[in-house]
Amino acid sequence: MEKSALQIARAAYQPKLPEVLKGFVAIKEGEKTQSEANQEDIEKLFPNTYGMPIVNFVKGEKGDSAPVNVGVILSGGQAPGGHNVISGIFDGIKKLHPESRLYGFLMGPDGLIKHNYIELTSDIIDEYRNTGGFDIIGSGRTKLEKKEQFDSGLVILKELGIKALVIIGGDDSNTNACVLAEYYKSIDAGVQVIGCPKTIDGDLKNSMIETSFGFDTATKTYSEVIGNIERDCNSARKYWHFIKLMGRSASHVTLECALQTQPNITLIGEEVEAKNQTLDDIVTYIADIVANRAARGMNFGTVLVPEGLIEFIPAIKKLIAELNDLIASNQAEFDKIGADEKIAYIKAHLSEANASIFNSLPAGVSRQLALERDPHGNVQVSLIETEQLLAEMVSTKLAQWKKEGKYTGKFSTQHHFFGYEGRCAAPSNFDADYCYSLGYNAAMLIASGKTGYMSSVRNTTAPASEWIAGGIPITAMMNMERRNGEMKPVIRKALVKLDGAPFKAFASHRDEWAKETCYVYPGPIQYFGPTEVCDQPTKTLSYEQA
Ligand code: FBP
Repeated sequence: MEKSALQIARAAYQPKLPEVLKGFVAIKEGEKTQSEANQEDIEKLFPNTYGMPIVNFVKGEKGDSAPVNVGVILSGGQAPGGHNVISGIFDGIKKLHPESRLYGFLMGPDGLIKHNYIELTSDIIDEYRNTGGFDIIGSGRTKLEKKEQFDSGLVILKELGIKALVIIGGDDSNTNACVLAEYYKSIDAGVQVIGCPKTIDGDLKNSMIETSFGFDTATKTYSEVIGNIERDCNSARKYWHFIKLMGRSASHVTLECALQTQPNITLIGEEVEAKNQTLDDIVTYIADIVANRAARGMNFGTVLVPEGLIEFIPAIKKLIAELNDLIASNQAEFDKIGADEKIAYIKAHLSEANASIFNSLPAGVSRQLALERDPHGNVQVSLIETEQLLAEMVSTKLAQWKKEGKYTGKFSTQHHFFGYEGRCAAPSNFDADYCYSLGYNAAMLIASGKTGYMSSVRNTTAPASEWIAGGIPITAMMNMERRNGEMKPVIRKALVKLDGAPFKAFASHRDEWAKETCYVYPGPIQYFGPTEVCDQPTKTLSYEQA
């Protein structure tokens, strides 16, 4: 592979490890855990992996480790640092015993089910150290949930002598990792399952998982580009830029980018829901700020929109819930008919209130809500052009206000969607270090015989040497939620907390940012240079841990 000078220099970067993982480790078990909610239900569903203790690593003595064969899967959307998780696992198991082997299953969980894999040797690993992307083995969204899939996976795990499988994924994939761990334990399969917290969306976090990897790099990448747009905007002074940002179920990405770049308007889905806002309320809020700035001679600005906004609007949320149940309970019939027939069927069967919301939406949006679901049942919000929809609706409102003499400005718009641009960026130092540590730590959890645990590296706003390493039982993060018409055990998603420090910091400044032009231009991620430039965690993490 041809490499740039930066890539060559970056390949030599040695990620920082927590001090405790540098030598030999011993394990310290804490209190037994309980699930987030619905304890009885979760305990019944996970009799073999429920209630296990939180574990931390402490300095230990050199022991006699046998070689261990480990499998790894990358699951779901790409996130910067995935390659470093894999290199961390590789180095960790080689440290335990030089004859240990690592196998990568190709293109996500499908690789395990269909027995597609490669052995990850040191030559391959060295090619990918500190690089972005998941291309070392590819990723996929196949939902690993059926006994036949688990049994098929076990055949190849046994054939390769694999004792442990690491699943690198978001909340859905780690939920599946937990179900798999429980199943393998229940049949005494002799295969441990360990999860690693990945997603740029930042919504897989709790008191023990401080952040999901990739969030740091992705938000820094988006903030660089948002800053560039803001500078263009402030130079030409003729456009309103509507920028949609990834993050389908939570608005952490948008909030973090707002804290980094101080745009004029930022919408936070969780606030829209809490305030029970309608689409028209949101449009009026934006139009008011546009009109106020115009009255002061500023016909320009930037608006940040979280990709999942539409799902947070309470009326639309109710509509989606009914749609999900309707589709799930008629799946067989649905699979046989075309898109137009599906829409007609939906219109005929929705409750009156939801039918009227459905019919009021622009055709493109209602179509997306009705038809497309990913394998985990999620609406594919990345395909809904919310930024364009809002810009058009604001324009219509301003035209009306113009007729009424309430507004005299000019409103020209540009639209952007930043998501894929940041998901495979070369990991920041934070993500390079955090991911390598998560992987190395996963190897230590494997050596300690753990299963059904998520690799946990904490105290992450301190220098890496002071990070705490250990494991959290995945069942401790679970609750019961309605999915596709049924109650299911799932990891609870972390949404933006409106009483949390990051949101409060944003809320205390947003009126000033709306009125004046207070843009910050963060510039590109720096890999080499002073630590205050290169090693800073996100503002979200800094506020949360302050
Ligand atoms: P994960 O939750 O799997 O990490 O993926 C998140 C995400 O990046 C969302 O922000 C986005 O809506 C979605 O993936 C896009 O999915 P796809 O890559 O399948 O288009």
